[in-house]
Amino acid sequence: MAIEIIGVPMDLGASRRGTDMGPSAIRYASLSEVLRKMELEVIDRGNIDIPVQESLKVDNPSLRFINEIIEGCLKLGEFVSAALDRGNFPLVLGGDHSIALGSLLGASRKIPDIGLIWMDAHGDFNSLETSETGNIHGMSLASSCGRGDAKLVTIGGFSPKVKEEKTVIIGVRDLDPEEKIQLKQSKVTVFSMKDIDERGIAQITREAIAIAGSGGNGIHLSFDMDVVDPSIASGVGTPVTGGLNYREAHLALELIAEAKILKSMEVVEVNPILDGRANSTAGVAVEFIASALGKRIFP
Ligand code: 6HN
Ligand code: MN
Ligand code: MN
Ligand code: MN
Repeated sequence: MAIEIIGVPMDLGASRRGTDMGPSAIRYASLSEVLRKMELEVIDRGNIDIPVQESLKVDNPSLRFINEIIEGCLKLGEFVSAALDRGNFPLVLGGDHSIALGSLLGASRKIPDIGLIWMDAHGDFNSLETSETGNIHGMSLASSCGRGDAKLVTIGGFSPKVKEEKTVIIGVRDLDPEEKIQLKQSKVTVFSMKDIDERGIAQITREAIAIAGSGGNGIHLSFDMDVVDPSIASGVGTPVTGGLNYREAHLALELIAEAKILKSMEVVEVNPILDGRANSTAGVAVEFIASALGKRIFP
């Protein structure tokens, strides 16, 4: 099994420009070298072709750039499915979180009943009706669960991509008012920062693994870099204070690796132009990827 790196220079789903540079920033932070040192085989498939924002005009302010995002996610879905067909592990580098629509399309088409762990400061559970921004990166989880705009929901010709019963959010601390109501009415399991403060990240992660991993088909991990505290990862478009600390994030990923249930992964929302320290957020992202893929401190 090889790790197949797939870059998605997508910033059409977010307000602040710069996540289109995420894949370059993560590669520049020595991703392949770090994984090869772990004796993993690495194949870099390059980047998916995504249009430059300045070359487009917004034709639907409540679903900004929906057609271009769908087109990019259909392409991404093909790359993810092809990697799984080859028996490989798709590692998707974002890009804003709208690309989860493509990763989950590609993964769930090949792995029916796949579970999902979504690590994020946000719920990304908005729909056209509840969104205050029209940004599709705030809608990608709801759409993947079958809620919201029909074009987003049925991308790839089927819905849902994941069952709410097998979907777990970890680290959330910023929900829009209507989004909160939608999430509460859903069957998604939500572990907020309060739950983590109260019960500890190890216990929460174990419960998440049990829920998302039930049935034994494996899980997709969607890791939004803003789940960690901005003091560790300042280079993200929508930072929220009070996030996971450095070791909490690593421990969650180490436990997921130990469970041996991971089938595919994406790391999203790295925005190097907002980084407080030169490319340090991408550097931390590479360390997190290594933990998720089995790097151990000891033995
Ligand atoms: N993300 N709730 C806000 C919105 O625009 O819907 C923020 C979404 C953030 C999305 O970080 O992937
Ligand atoms: Mn997100
Ligand atoms: Mn987020
Ligand atoms: Mn918000």
